[in-house]
Order: sequence, then structure tokens, then C-alpha cells
Amino acid sequence: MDLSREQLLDAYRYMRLIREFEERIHAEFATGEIPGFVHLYAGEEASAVAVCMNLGEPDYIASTHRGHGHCIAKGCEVRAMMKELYGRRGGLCGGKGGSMHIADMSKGMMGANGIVGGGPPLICGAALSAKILNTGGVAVTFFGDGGFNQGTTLEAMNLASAWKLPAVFVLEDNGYAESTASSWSIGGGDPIKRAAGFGLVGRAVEGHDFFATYQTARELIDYARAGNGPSFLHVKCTRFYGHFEGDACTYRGPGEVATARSERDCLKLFRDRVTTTGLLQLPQLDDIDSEVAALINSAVTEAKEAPPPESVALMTDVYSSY
Ligand SMILES: Cc1ncc(C[n+]2csc(CCOP(=O)(O)OP(=O)(O)O)c2C)c(N)n1
Ligand SMILES: [Mg+2]
Repeated sequence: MDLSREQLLDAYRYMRLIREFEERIHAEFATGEIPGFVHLYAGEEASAVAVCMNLGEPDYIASTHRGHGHCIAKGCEVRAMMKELYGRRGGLCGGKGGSMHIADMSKGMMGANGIVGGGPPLICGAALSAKILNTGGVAVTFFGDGGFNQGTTLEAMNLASAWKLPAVFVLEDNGYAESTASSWSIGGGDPIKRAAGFGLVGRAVEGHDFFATYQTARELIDYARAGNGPSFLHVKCTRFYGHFEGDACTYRGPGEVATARSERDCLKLFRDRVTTTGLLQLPQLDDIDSEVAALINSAVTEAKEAPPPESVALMTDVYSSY
């Protein structure tokens, strides 16, 4: 493991930031103040952070409807994200996009996406441009097990292979697409075999293990950066909340989430590993928890106090001029 202590602290800070963001949104959404639909990423933090810690300036990611974690991991500003969720002025997309349409091209974040399977075609464009312009960049798309069964994803994997693009396809398999179990819905059973059918190198990883996910993502991203073409990462993970806020979760087994929270919580496992090996000390991690809690608190207060977008904003960002 080539991570310095500073990088380990960063990894923990990002994962905690995502968790705190999501836990707070869970509580705030229940008050009715946040408009639209919200899908929480809590439980899956290690995937976004482990992948994005291997990315930098020239790299792009495309996300999903469950996109807060990807946005935070790629460096989107958290206060502006919070305003975006509340639909307020100063939001990352002017308060006009909301949870499912957060984007920040200046950070290489091509957008959360309300269209399941919308991300994979987008990264073919970003990866093609990186290849032609020789920027050294890599493009990564995250998608769920439901998104993995969309035609757009299969076409994008094929195109990336035919064009030998610096692209990485990250399947976040959290066990369900809405209420449909991925163990039932993925024809052929093994996602890696499907990706291999398109010529993609594939790896699988337990997504609650930050270290394994970081190392495996690193190999695949390095492979793309070196000009070897696209690859596929099957991240096995669990979401701690329902498909959307308000989901009664009747399709989940009794104790399923409680077991995941006690045995497969990426933050708990990270804390155990770095403290038992002496890489970091508990007070360092507790300090980060307090810093992050204060940041999220003030982000929520600011978002609630911010005014809505001005009415003239209705007419901006509608068309793009090239
Ligand atoms: C093209 C399209 N079809 C259907 C939907 C409705 N829909 C929204 S999320 C979702 C399930 C997605 O499941 P998955 O890809 O596993 O992601 P997860 O919610 O588990 O993160 C569906 C069917 C949609 N938004 N877009
Ligand atoms: Mg899913």
C-alpha cells in the first residue's frame, strides 16, 4: 500500500464527509424542506473515495442518480452541493438541478444523472477526447447493477473497447435496482464475464474494504492511463438506506441493514485497520469527525438561509453555445 499518512487521513475525511452529508440529508429530507427526490449513498463511500483518490486534474467521472458521494469524492464544494439540494441560489448548478443533477465540469465531474445507464456513453466522449488530445486523462463511469443491464452501458463498453479508450467502468452492485435483486437480474451471473465479452479486463472487489478497492482501482486506472484500453471493476457493496428517501424497504430481509452496518461499514473497518496497525491514532480520526460535523452543520444552515434562484435564472443554462 503506497498511501502516506496524509493520504489516509484524506481518505477517511472524504468518506466521513459523504457519510455525514447523507445522514444529515436523511434527517432533513423528512422535514419536507428539500424538494425533489433523494437517493442516499451511505454505506457505499469506500467505492467513490477509493476510485477518485486515484484520479486527478485531467480525469473525468460520470455518476448516477445516487451521486452525492461521487461528487464529494471528485472535489465538488460541499456547501454549494447542499444549496443545490435545497434548490437555492449559490447551488453548484444555480439551485436549478437538485440532487440528481449536480455537475461541476471544473472538477471533472460530468454530472449525477437521472437516466439509469446515462453515464457510460458520456465517458466514451471524455475518454475519446483525452486520447485524441493526448492529455493523459482517464474517464471513469459509476453505474449500478440496474444500470449494468441498460443497453447504453453495453454499447458504451463495446465502443470503449473498439476505440481502445482510457475508460474504466465501475459497477456499484449494491444488491438491488429499486427492489429487484441483482442476484436475479444479471443474466449470465458473473458481471466480469459479461465485460470480458466486450474485451474488457475485469476485477471484482469487496466494496466495504477501502484498501482493496483503492488498490484494485489503482491497477485499472494505471492500465488505462498507460494506453492499454478500457477495464471493468465490480464493486460489491450495500446501501444503508432505501432506494429513495421514503422507501418502505419491504423487499429487504429482517436485520439485513443492521448486519451491514455492524459488519460491513467501510468507515468502521477503516478505523479498525489504521488504528490496530498503528498507521493513525484514534484522536486524529475523532478530530476529523468533529470538523466534518461542523462543516455539514454550517452548510445546512447556509443552505436554508439562502434565497431561491432569481426569476431571470429560468432563462439561463437552457441552451449551450459552442
Ligand atoms: C432509463 C431509466 N429507466 C428507469 C429509471 C427509473 N429508475 C431510477 S433508479 C432505478 C434503479 C437503478 O438501480 P441501480 O442501477 O442498481 O442503482 P442503485 O439505485 O442501486 O444505486 C430505476 C429503475 C430511470 N431513472 N432511468
Ligand atoms: Mg443497485
